Amino acid sequence: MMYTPINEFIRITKDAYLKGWHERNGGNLTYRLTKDEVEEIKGIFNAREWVELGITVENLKNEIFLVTGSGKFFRCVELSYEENMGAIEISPCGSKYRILWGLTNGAVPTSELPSHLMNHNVKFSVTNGSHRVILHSHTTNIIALTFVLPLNDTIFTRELWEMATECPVVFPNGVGIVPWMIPGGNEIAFATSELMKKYDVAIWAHHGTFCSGETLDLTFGLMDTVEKAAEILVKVLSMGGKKQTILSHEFKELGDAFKVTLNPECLK
Ligand code: 2HA
Ligand code: ZN
Repeated sequence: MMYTPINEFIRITKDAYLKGWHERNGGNLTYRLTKDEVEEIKGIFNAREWVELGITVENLKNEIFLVTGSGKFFRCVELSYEENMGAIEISPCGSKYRILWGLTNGAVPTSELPSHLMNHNVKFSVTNGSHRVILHSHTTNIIALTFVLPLNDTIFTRELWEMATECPVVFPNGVGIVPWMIPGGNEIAFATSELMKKYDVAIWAHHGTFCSGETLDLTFGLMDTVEKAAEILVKVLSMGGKKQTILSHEFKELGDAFKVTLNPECLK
């Protein structure tokens, strides 16, 4: 038997794989279940032992997440979901987790669990709990751009905004950049979560992208929009660069027309 939030989670892993963002075990996805969803699926839970997180996530105490597994392939989630994903619960003290369902045959949550949980922890406070999803993808064109654009939030944002008129409406605060760091640990998790105070998109230089959002579809859509802008920019640069573009005053008019406040640092 399959359950609705689990079905949705599986659908996103499949779509993201088909986008070409999840070679081998690349990328990871976590979703914080609503209270109603927990009620809906708790019949399948079977709690295992508590495990130390190595960090404390104050805002996530007792929260339950669907997560992809460490070393697991997005390609395989749909084919054998109980082996490749699972549900985990954060302890009442916020410093441990336990597996409630899935992650069979000794599997454990994603290697990027510190980054995911620290991002969720920050987003919980800055969005009053409305953000529930963190998606990390190995977005080909964004990664390519981290080799040629300055690793600067404002410059990266402006270049991406210019590539499609709706970009500033979809990510009005812009994107943040984490310089190259070793993945999987607490240091990169902290750097990413600092950016998540301001942005919904954090790019890891020469590695990939983190997106935060309210729903699985919105978060996937944000990743898709950012990566598409990056693809256009790669094409434009390959054709010899911009000959004309959208100007700052035009972005201001767009912000007014769509009633969104665009990050003023990127409008200079
Ligand atoms: O292999 O994407 O960042 C999973 C990852 C690590
Ligand atoms: Zn990665």
